[in-house]
Amino acid sequence: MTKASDLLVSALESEQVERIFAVPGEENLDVVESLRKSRIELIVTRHEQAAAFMAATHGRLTGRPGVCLSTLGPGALNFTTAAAYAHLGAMPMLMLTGQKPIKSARQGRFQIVDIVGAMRPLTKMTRQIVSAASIPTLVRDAFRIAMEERPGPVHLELPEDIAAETADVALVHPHPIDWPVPAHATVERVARMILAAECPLIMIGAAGNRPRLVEPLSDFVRRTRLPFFNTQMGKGAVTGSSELYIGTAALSERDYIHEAIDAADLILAIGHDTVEKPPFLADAAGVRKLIHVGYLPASVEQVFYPDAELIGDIGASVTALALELDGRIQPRRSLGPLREHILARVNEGADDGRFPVTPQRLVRDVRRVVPEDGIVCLDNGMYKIWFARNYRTRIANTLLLDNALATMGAGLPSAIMAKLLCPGRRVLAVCGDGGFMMNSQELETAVRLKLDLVTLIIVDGAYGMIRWKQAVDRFPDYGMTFGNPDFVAYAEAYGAHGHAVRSADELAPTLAAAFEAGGVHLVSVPIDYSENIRVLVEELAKEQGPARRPDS
Ligand SMILES: Cc1ncc(C[n+]2csc(CCOP(=O)(O)OP(=O)(O)O)c2C)c(N)n1
Ligand SMILES: [Mg+2]
Repeated sequence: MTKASDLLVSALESEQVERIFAVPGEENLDVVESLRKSRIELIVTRHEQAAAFMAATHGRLTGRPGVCLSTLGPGALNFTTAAAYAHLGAMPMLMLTGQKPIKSARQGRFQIVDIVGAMRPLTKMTRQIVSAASIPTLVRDAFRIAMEERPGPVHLELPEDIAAETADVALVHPHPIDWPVPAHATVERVARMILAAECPLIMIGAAGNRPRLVEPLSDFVRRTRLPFFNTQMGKGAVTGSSELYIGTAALSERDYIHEAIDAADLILAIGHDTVEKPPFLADAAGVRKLIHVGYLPASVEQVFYPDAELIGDIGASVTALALELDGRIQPRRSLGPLREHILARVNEGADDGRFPVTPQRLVRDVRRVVPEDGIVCLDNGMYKIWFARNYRTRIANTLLLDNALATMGAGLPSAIMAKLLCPGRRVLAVCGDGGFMMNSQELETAVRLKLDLVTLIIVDGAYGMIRWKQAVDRFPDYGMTFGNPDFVAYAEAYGAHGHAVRSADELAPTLAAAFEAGGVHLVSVPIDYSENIRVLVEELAKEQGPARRPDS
């Protein structure tokens, strides 16, 4: 006979779980004791939301669910934002929560919230465990569902009395699963459409960024030599081929990249997920053909409706497509000259010596300090648009941003996870002064874990992105500013190192020195956000025509 909590932890071990991020409660103590005796490391965080952001990022970077644990009611509810982050971002994750005993109620309704119900719209599966004997199958099923396309979060609730029960039951072990592949006739039909196009263009979307797709997708781009752009979450999906990269669609229309999109007569959208803010708006006249390559059929949206679909394992699909296309693609119109023009315009301002620094300069300096395999994890704010547009990646999964839930607060937790997974690589969190303060308490976690981690805080004393939107929509400048702590003193209070950048030329050397020194560093830099209006509104409107509606 095995205790339920031991069964749960053995089942997690059998799923190769190495760490659990947690803020435990008394209802989790059986599980905590089982973890103590296991190979799994228990990492406590200072807020459940951060624990779940870390677990989600584990899923994002490895394709295998990260696991987080909380108590019932208040702790479990703190998971919900990160559950939505994983759900919209297609990141596999398992949330485990405790609950009061279900066979008796000696505390009445104290702390009891229907967490299984609360998790329903935020997960792919949410279940209460009602018997020890069901644990092996439930855990296996939870992992299968979390990893299956489209990946996402799952939730299991383990009540206190069930955790202490025993059962005589064997584990259910995982087995390898292959995704279905599209029929050859479909591959041929799509290949014919590409060959008939005068100016085909690849777009890589969020689902193109699954870790297992790095090889096949990079190979596809190399072999077809078709120019490509990406959505924000498709950024950095392929390794190499930077000479074919045309840009990132950070806005939905009227950015320089849209000149290439408008020039193309066919877009091969690989892994586009319409959860992202539209990378372009569908061509109402239907002149430009759109092909969707995806694990699942495209959801038809007002802004995205394909003419053909290649459904199944994206890796197998693009490999089969490359075989059909090999040596046969001769676009009649080249996007080469347009590419030069787009990249040159996007790069303007990178040398600006102004202080506070401009966003273009900031992105360039970060790129100089972060090596090709270094990982930059963005929180959510105005600078995300600048990083999406201007930051060049050459290795897959080296820029993590969230264009799905687009939540604030995930920057530092996701960077902590990236560093735990890639200890030999430089990891930088980039946060606004708003978003950073939403989970800044995790500095303590980073210090306790003895990570080498740098966080760059972009200081404008405001919820800058909303302030920008307010200005774009011609509302008066009102209500978006706040005061900040002394970030150097704040870092030092945590036992981390703090640096305040005082000139544009100091930024890159300060970041470089922080990486070289090791340990946890906070670098604050003031930013000149007047560029948001000057470039993203006025300059683009002048050159590209006014947007149908200003959009970020
Ligand atoms: C959790 C959450 N709350 C609110 C928002 C709305 N929001 C989007 S960006 C933003 C401002 C971010 O401010 P900051 O982190 O300082 O970055 P900045 O835009 O100033 O560079 C806000 C409030 C959000 N996306 N997520
Ligand atoms: Mg700000």
